[in-house]
Amino acid sequence: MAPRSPAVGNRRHVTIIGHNSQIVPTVAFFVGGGFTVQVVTSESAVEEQLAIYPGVQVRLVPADYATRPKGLPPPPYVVAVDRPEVASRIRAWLPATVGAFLVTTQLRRRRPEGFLQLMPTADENRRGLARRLAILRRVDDLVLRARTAAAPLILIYGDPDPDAVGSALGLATLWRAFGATPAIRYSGEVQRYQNKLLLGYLRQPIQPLEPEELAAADLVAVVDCQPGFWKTNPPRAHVIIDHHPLREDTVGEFIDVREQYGATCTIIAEYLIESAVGIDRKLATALIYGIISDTDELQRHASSADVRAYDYLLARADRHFLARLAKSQVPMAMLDYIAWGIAHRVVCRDMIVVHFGPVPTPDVMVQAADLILLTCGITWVACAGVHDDRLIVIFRGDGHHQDVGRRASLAFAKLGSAGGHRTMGRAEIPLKGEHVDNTVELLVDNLFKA
Ligand SMILES: [Mn+2]
Repeated sequence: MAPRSPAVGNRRHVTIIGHNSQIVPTVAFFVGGGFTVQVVTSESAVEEQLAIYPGVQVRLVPADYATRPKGLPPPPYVVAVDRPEVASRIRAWLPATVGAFLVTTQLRRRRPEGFLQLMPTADENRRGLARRLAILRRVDDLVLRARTAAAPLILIYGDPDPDAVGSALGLATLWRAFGATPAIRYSGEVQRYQNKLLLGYLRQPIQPLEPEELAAADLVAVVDCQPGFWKTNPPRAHVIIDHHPLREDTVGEFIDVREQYGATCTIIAEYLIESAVGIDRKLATALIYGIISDTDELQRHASSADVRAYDYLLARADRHFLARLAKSQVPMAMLDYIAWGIAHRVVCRDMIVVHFGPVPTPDVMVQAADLILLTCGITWVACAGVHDDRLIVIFRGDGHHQDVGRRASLAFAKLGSAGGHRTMGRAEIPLKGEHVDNTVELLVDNLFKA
């Protein structure tokens, strides 16, 4: 057991050992935070320097800290000496399991072992600050552009997905904070149920683009996409903020494309956080939902920036609405298909196979496979169906027992397109009207031969 002084009780306490130039600022730091401080030092000059701090007890020990003093005050310990051999000697006084921090004045390549770092180093602080200043430079540039624009337009490519909606609303919030009045428009239509739910919740004028609006805009920003995504008539965008791979044909006045980021919402959240523009509950919810849906809850392609933004946004977001979004996965019309699939499952060891026959959409197999993979003892699932004169097989696996993308490829690559990742695979086999009646054999033969 570490020694415990009854005088200290439950109050916050720290013991500082040493005499280097960091000892006075370190004592001041702790006294300022309401800590009780005891100092153990070999230099009587330290005692004089600390006389101005009320309540700091100083104990003198023999030079060079050669022997462990009796009745050492309780942990935690902060050691303030510069010579590594002296630091190691003091460390040997202290129980191996208690926290001991080292504060030194010199930047040494070799740090004595067994010490924790008390503060971020100046180098770490500088790196963090440089990152923040780089973000602020981008924000300044963006704000300047919007201030002089009469009709700014924020454009989403195709169907507005959560990352695009969150990014667009975040950029609009930044611009609005500086007096601009941007419109948010999308070029496709709202399809998925969750996206309808999100737009209904946000109650923002996020609408389909009218052709004349693009012509009238004097500042066009595209978010979560690049102009080259448009198959015809790409918009001439001044601002491009995205996390898809940078296209060769992407040109603009302001381009912030960060491939290593899992979501565009992370880029926008950084702008808002660093510029101190408030993120209200609905915006925090939209931004975090963009990160959640693009990174599959930080499990896919999430960078440390995404994790930082997620951490910042989580406490500010509407957790109940996020839970509702997460639960609203299965369209009502899908239930009968899923019920049929479960009733007609074929179980083969740790695998379930379902062949649906003709289906209205391959989404039937996706939804069924995701659900059936939740079965105890089942590590992979293959759901097949015929759609658009093709046999489509959707694979889902836990990624632990096997690589279903490889399974898909082994079984079907020679017949059509097939592949995927460890946990998700897909095969599409053109039927050309020929095999329609024997797709069950086609499925079983190739699946179990491989
Ligand atoms: Mn995205």
